[in-house]
Parts: sequence; C-alpha cells; structure tokens
Amino acid sequence: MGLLGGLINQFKKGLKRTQELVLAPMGRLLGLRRLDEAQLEELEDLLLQADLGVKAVNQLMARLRTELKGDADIDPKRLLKDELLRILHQRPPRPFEATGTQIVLLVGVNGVGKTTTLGKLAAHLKARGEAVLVVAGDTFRAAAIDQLELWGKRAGVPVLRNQMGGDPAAIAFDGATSAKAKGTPWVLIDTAGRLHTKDHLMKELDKIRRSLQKVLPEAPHRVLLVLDATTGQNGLVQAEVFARTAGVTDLVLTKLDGSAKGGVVVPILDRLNLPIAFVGVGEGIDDLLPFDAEAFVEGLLDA
Ligand SMILES: Nc1nc2c(ncn2[C@@H]2O[C@H](COP(=O)(O)OP(=O)(O)O)[C@@H](O)[C@H]2O)c(=O)[nH]1
Ligand SMILES: [Mg+2]
Repeated sequence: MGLLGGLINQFKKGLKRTQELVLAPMGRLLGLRRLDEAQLEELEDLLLQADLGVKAVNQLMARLRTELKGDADIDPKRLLKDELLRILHQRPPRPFEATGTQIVLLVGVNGVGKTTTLGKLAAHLKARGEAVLVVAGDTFRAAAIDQLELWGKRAGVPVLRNQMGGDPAAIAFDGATSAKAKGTPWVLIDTAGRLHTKDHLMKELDKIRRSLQKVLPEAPHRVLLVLDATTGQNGLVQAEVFARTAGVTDLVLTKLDGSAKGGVVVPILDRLNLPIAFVGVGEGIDDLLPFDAEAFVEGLLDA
C-alpha cells in the first residue's frame, strides 16, 4: 500500500462515525445514475446533515441538475468528490519544515484539544528526527501543566515550565531563547483557553507574541487554531473571531473520530480561508494526521 493509501485508511478510520451515521444512508443515492426530484432533495438533506456546508451542497445540487438535463448517465459520487476537492484545494496545507528555529503557538478555547494536539505533534516531529522543546504556556491551572508534562514524557521531549499562575510570556521568552541558543528546530507553546474575558485572552496572546519577537523577530512562525469538530459549524463564529485577532496561520480540527459531522472540515476551511494542517482522530499519540484533501475525501465517501 502506498503512502496515500495508508493515509486514506487512517482517514476512513477517523471518519467512521460520520460514515455510519450520515454517509451510509446516502451511499444508495450517490450510486444512482439518474435521480428524480424527490431523490435529489433527499440527497441534499443528507449532505447538509453531514455538515458539508451550504456552499458545497448548493454547488453540487446545481451541477447535478444541469447534468440531469442531458440524456447521459451521471455519477453523483464523482461530482460530489469534485466539488469538495475544489473547495479544499483553495487552501493547500503548508508543510511543517524546520528552517532554523520555528516557534509554534497553539491557541483555541478550553477543551478543544490544544494540549493533546501539542503532545501528538511533538511526537510526530520527534519521530522525524527533529528536536522539540515544549513550553507550558497555559499557567492558568496546575493540572494543565501536569498534563503537558505527561505528554512530554510520552513524546520523549523536554518540557519547559514555571509555576502555576506564572507569566506565560516570560516562559515563552525563555523557551525561545534556549531553542535559539541550542539550535532546536521546534518550539511548541501551549496556551490557556479560558481566561477571565476574551479580551484578556487576546491581550495575553499579544504579550506572548511580543516577548517571542524580542528573541526571534519573525516569531511566532505558526499559530495553530485548534477547533473541535464535534461542535460542527456552531463553533465557526467563535473561530472567526480568533482567526481575525490572534494571527492564526493554520487550523487543526480535533475529535473527527467522535463526530458525525466530519464534513465540517469543508465549510470551516472555506469560511476561515485558512489551511488545515492536521486533524485529530483519537486520544492516542499517533492519532494526528497531516491533512490531505484527497485522502480526506476518499476516506469520507468510500466505505
Ligand atoms: N476522541 C478524541 N478526543 C480528543 C482528541 N483531541 C483531544 N481529545 C480529548 O479532548 C479532551 C480535551 O483535550 P485537551 O487537550 O485537554 O484540550 P485543551 O483544553 O484545548 O488543551 C481530552 O479528554 C482529550 O483526550 C481527538 O482527536 N479525538
Ligand atoms: Mg490544555
């Protein structure tokens, strides 16, 4: 099995719930060569339930109706794949390549999976043979620091921490300074998702950014906005605020495995107009997949 084949299977596994609950019922319709109006409407409803988003669904329905005016057989599944890929290709992922020291900030609201993603990402980079320093920038709760230390142990990478309630900008500064001195290619910084107010949170992220820039003027090189797929499109408004104010460069969609709305990847990429770097498909250390549009679409639509 080739690399893409392996990735397709991992996406299939991660998208199992979406497949079972929403896409399986639509398999019959997607296999038809002619559809009548009632079948078109049934298909439209199911696609919307999978959270593929109004735009992709409308585009697909328009194409189906146009093609159905001709006499030739049509292939609804191929048309759907085409439409999804067209949207997903708007923002291809940017590879995670270390050129010098790269500072990566993980941001997002509480509970979406920032710390877990950071642990998996550290392991992923380490497995490529690249050194990683993890920085415990969520100093809001003691448990958050302990959780991160546990992930550091699992991934086999050092974790830089200060005490609970310490200044996240100061520890971020220390991390950047140490990585620059040692030539460490990756610094992954965890951040808090719950502060007194959203304003406070944005100010804190700003402060972290400014202290990093004292060490490395281009830092942070990547700001990953972590989003929970189980909230579906409901999380979009909040995500847009974050994306606008926190200098986000990439998205990470977690908990695809726990969601029947895996299709939400499509409207999220489209609305936020940002590339998806990784998706989370479980709680294990290997459950982080580099996003690939083809593997995602195959994994979603081919049982
Ligand atoms: N099923 C599943 N659970 C996840 C995934 N990512 C994170 N979680 C779980 O979500 C919960 C919150 O994660 P955490 O990393 O602490 O979120 P944070 O508050 O944003 O740092 C934990 O129970 C994680 O195990 C995922 O991809 N799939
Ligand atoms: Mg956390």
